[in-house]
Amino acid sequence: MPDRKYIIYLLGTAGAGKTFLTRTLFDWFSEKKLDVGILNLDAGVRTIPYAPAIDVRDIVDINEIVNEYNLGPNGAMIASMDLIATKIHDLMSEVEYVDPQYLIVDTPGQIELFAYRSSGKFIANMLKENREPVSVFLIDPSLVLKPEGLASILLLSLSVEFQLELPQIPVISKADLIKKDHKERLERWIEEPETIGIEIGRGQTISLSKQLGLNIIQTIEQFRNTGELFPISATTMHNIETLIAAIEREFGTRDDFYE
Ligand SMILES: Nc1nc2c(ncn2[C@@H]2O[C@H](COP(=O)(O)OP(=O)(O)O)[C@@H](O)[C@H]2O)c(=O)[nH]1
Ligand SMILES: [Mg+2]
Repeated sequence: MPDRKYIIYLLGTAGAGKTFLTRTLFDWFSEKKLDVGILNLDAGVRTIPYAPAIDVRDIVDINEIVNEYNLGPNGAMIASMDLIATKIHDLMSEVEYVDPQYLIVDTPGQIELFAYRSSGKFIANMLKENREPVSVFLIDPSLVLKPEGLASILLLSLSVEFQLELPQIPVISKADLIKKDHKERLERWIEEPETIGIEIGRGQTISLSKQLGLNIIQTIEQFRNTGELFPISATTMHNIETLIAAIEREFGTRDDFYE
């Protein structure tokens, strides 16, 4: 179906690997001779390892915002998203002009923009007009060294899915950095999520934390099949094909990719 258009949002905390994965996915689509373009939504980024078809840095100048409103980097980022929201029609015209079949959106790491603030939701909603959307939520492996960390970040990924109302594929990024013994632990948590709750409570004299941990995991399990969580690496290309297959499943485009 040549008329269908798609949008892939890459989301996650700062440093999770969104920008590198954007490039990796772009290269993959390009190699398959698919019509792909990148929208950089991160006004605060200095250098990026790809050539974006559309770049919000052409629309908002973060340094100007810092100087004009006397803000720090985080505040400036929030203000810049508000400003982008007011200029959404300019951005949408640019998207319409470039009009790639697959649009990959690299986003800023201030995840609160997408978990809590209305600007992130508004921008993501407007951009997906006439496009089938999917999001990839990157989980930084350094944040999941402990079971509490994994439970918290899974809750965050649910918050983002809940707030943005976008189908979401959660992945653990930079998998090449995960040490072997931790990898085995992580795999056990993913395959048997009840072990996350049990480990959270281990060694606690007061059982509140354990009870909270178990309840959090139960909630997560209702909405997330943690067994589907998988590690990827943009550096070694580990499981990039698996991620593409998950995206294809969401879009129902397997035949387009492999004909
Ligand atoms: N080892 C390793 N490093 C990665 C990978 N992906 C990104 N990085 C590094 O992690 C840092 C942050 O990556 P970046 O894509 O800019 O993260 P972003 O803030 O989410 O956009 C950079 O120094 C990258 O070189 C990966 O798959 N493996
Ligand atoms: Mg980035």
